[in-house]
Amino acid sequence: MLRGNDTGTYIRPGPRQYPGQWNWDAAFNAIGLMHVDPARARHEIRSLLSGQWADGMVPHIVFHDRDVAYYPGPAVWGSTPQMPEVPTSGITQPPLLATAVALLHSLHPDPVFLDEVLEPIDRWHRWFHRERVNSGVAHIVHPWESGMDNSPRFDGALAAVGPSPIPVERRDRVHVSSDQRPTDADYAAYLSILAGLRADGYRGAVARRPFDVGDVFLTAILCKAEADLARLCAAAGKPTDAGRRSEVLRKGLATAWDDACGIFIDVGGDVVPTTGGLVPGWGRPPCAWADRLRAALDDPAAFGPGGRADAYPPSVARSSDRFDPRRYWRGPVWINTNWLMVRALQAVGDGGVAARLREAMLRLVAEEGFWEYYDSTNGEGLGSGTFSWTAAVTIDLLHDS
Ligand code: 9WN
Repeated sequence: MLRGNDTGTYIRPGPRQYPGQWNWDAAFNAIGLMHVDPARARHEIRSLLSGQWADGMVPHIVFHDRDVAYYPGPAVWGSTPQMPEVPTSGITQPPLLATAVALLHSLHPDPVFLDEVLEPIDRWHRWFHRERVNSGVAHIVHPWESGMDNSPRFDGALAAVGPSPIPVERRDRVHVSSDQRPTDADYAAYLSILAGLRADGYRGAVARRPFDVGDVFLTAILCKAEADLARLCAAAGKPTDAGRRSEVLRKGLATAWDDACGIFIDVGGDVVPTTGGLVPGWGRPPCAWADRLRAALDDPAAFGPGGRADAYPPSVARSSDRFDPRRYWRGPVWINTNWLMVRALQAVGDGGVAARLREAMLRLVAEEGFWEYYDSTNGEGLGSGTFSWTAAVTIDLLHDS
């Protein structure tokens, strides 16, 4: 499947729905490819880094094919002096790349490759700390940066965004039914935010940001990535401040932990129980996170199986009034975030729950196929079929011993 979605330069997330290289998709794809074709995994990482901006940001989409059937494409994003030659979007996405490089390097050490990629990744992480980290929490300026576009965590912040000066085209509904995608109101807000950011060359003053949420999910991924980067740099004999930066984020996450809710709470977001608030143990904060996650994964009213046994955890708690089992990041099961949970639980030594979740994921994929996401009541595959990160994560789980 990954070979089927491979253009030679990059792997499409889905063959028709997503005709570009997405940032965290590339990292997941590399994690799958490392088991079967490490050279291709390295190539995927290099391709993504070819989109790096002069200030260090690695964008959320690299449009290697300029003429893409995707909206908003390169013409809508526009260009700034910071952009490289290849067109890109103007925002970023969860920085899973250093973790992918660390996993790849542990299986297939390649000092020459490390030498090539550590410095650009370090520059990207430093960009986060310069532009986005405030009191130990990384802020996002567009919901697409979270990777969880229409998560109810962002409802309040999105509702405050003004009308879009850019026309709202819904090419995303050509191949996928509208009840599985964000609403028109969501899209109008996405484009309105894009227009505001573009008007400021994507680097406006904090006070002018049309949308600004301190995202605990992205913070946790960055926190873990910084720790991985620090280890890689130490092994390669390269200086970095990544260990200290990871510690800053770990402390930020510890303050974001809400013991009453049992989740991490965003800064300026809505307090809704979602996988975005559950995953951040990945950043290893000092709190009761692992116990609460185990309990939530067992509770059918929260994130446990609430219908078909292998279709869990939903992206939003079943008991939430925002839960919708089919609509994008508002309730379906996502295999990539499940993978993050499995790996985070394994890191704190929890084989039992992680093993059960892993089994459920593999069963769901075996029975339904490689979908972008799944209905969390009956397991039906939704969104784009033949989805790359679902295949990549499956390869990685199958190699678990
Ligand atoms: C907007 C590619 C991407 C993922 C995101 C997912 C979705 C794009 C879209 O697809 O977002 O970036 O058009 O809906 O939300 O996590 O990286 O798979």
